[in-house]
Amino acid sequence: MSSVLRIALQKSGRLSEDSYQLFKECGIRFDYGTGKLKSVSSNFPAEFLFLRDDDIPGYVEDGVADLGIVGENVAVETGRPVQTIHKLGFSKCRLSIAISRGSDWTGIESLNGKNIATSYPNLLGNYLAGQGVKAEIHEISGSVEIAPSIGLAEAVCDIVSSGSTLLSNGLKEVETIFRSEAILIARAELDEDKQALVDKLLFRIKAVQAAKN
Ligand code: PRT
Ligand code: ZN
Repeated sequence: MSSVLRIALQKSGRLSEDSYQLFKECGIRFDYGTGKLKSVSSNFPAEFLFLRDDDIPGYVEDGVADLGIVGENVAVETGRPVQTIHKLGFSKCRLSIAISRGSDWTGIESLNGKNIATSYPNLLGNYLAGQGVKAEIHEISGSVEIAPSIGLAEAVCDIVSSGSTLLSNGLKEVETIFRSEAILIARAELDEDKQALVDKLLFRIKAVQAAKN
C-alpha cells in the first residue's frame, strides 16, 4: 500500500486559517471548515485531522498523526518528544509576565514569594528556576488576565499579541519569557516513504515562503 501522510491541524482558532492557507498555497487541496474531523486531499497523499491545538503534540508523539501544526508555546509546554521540522512565521506571539499597572517592578526578583496565575506552568516554572526566583504557580486554563483583579494572584504569565487584553484588564507587561510562532512538528521516526513525502511537502513550503520574502 502506498503511504499517506496524516497531518493534524487546529480545528478552529488562531492557527486554523493560516495553516489551511499554507497548504492551499502549496497546491494541496482538501475540504476545510465543513465541520468534519477528517479530510482526504484530492491531489496529494495526505489526510488532514482537525483537532484542538493542545492535543496535537500528543497525537503526533503517539503516531495518530505524522505531522502537525502548533504554536511553539504549546509544543514546548506539553514537552512531548516530537521534532520541530520547520518554523512557519505566522501566529507570532510572546509569553509574558504581567502585573497590576499600579504595582512596583524592580526586576524578576520582585516575584519572590508571589502567586502567579498561568496556563503555562512548565515554561514559567523552568524560567523562574533559571532566574533563581521562588514563586507559587497557580495553573488555570483560561481567563488568566482576570486573576489579579479577583485576588487570585499578584501576577500572570500569559500569551500576548497586541497587548490590548492586558491593558483592558489593568495589567502591564514586565517580562517576556518566550517568543512563539507556528511550527511544523513531526513524529520522532518516520519510515522512508513518509519521510520522502515530508521532504516533498517541505520543499513546497520553503518555495511558498521564499516567494513571499
Ligand atoms: O480550541 P483550541 O484549544 O484549539 O484553541 P485555543 O483557544 O487553545 O488556542 P488559540 O486558537 O487561542 O491560539 C492558538 C495559538 O495561537 C496559541 O497557542 C499561540 O501560539 C498563538 N497565538 C497568537 C495566540 C495569540 N496570538 C493570542 N493573542 N494565542 C492566544 N492569544 C490570546 C491570549 O491568550 C490572550 O488571552 O489572546 C489574548 C491576548 O491577545 P492581545 O492581542 O490582546 O495581546
Ligand atoms: Zn488550546
